[in-house]
Amino acid sequence: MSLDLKTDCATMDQRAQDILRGNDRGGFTVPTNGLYPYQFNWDSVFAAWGFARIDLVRAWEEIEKLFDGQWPNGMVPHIVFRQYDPDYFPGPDVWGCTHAPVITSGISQPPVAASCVTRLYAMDPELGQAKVAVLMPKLLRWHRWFIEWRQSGGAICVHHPWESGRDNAADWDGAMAAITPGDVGNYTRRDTAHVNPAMRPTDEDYDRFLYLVQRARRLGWDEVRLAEDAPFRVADPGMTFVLLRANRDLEQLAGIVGHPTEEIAGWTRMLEKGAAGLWNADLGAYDSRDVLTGAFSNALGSTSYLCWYAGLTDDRMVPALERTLRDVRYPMPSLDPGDGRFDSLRYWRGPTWAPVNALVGLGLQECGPPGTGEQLRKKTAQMIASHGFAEYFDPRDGTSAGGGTFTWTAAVWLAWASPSAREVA
Ligand code: 9WN
Repeated sequence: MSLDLKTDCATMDQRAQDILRGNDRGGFTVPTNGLYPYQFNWDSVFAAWGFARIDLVRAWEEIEKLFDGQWPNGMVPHIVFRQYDPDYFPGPDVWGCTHAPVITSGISQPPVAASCVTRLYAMDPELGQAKVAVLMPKLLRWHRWFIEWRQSGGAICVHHPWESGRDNAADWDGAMAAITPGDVGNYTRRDTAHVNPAMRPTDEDYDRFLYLVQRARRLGWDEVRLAEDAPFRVADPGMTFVLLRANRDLEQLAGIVGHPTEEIAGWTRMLEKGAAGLWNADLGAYDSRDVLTGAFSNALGSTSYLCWYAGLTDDRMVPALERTLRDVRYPMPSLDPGDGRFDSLRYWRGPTWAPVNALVGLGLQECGPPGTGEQLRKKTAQMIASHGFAEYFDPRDGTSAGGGTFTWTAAVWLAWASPSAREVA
């Protein structure tokens, strides 16, 4: 099915708006009803970007509410719970985090906020000036937290697979296999009550996910103690590229509110160096690296292509990019289909995710090989138009997977993929 620009686009735009409004819980959105009943960090930022197409004030509110969860040490958590909902496991009772005025999880997520704030500001500088003035110190503290607690050799590490936003990616296989979770007690997963278990991480993954949360809780979520004998510490190209880009944008925001830029510029140089260290020559791509063993993951995933988004025009990634855009019907697969671990429907082990496509696409549109960003945008638009606003998609045929009426897919449609999007370069 191909998209009829005149009729289908307006219908799709309307459906996307309805999804954002439907997932609105009063100033913040949930990723989808049921499966994820809380505010999630990077989901919310994508929601803000989508809301900006229809209601800029509401877009700012989404970001402001996310920062309700910021910890005294600067960390902005991956979930803001606010209240208990039995539909999601692990809930606030498992995390045991009361570090902010609202109850949260204890780890972070890809820091896309500063980049979104830059976009919101550009849409209405008069409205944005006061918003940026309030958010600037908060963003700065969050970025500083990454540099202080999640940085190794200039690259950004995750201390839990959930922190990367790519829960069961092949990137973590080696580090996860090295963990012996022991007895994590009895627990009931809720995700598999909502979604086909074949599309979700395995029970072995969940034992380890939980083990890492329980260990951190035992250590009082104290980063100093957590860093000693950390069982899981993997340098992630996704996190590194996203923070590098966010940092460049933060520097711009600092200029807007007259904040000194030296510290931020120093982080940028550090992150550039860290990104360079994630080049895996054998794989011919940026790759994650287990900091504890020094081993690369040998996993070519969609976030490897975020180098352009990070402002690095790296020709070495071009052959993989061209091959993927040519051979995969709905790129960018979260794991290369040529990898033996590729599983077209299992979450981050193959499926295509609209939010990652948007970031990769923006980078390509800005400084990638001519035409590639627009090619990815069109393929993403076709995928969503043909298969709906799903959580993620089979890259081979677009089969929709995971949760439905998904906030970030609707937001990406409105802000970037839709032929009507103002963002299109
Ligand atoms: C755990 C909400 C989140 C996304 C993540 C995605 C998934 C959570 C889960 O859902 O993770 O953080 O329970 O599966 O991997 O990127 O933010 O959509």
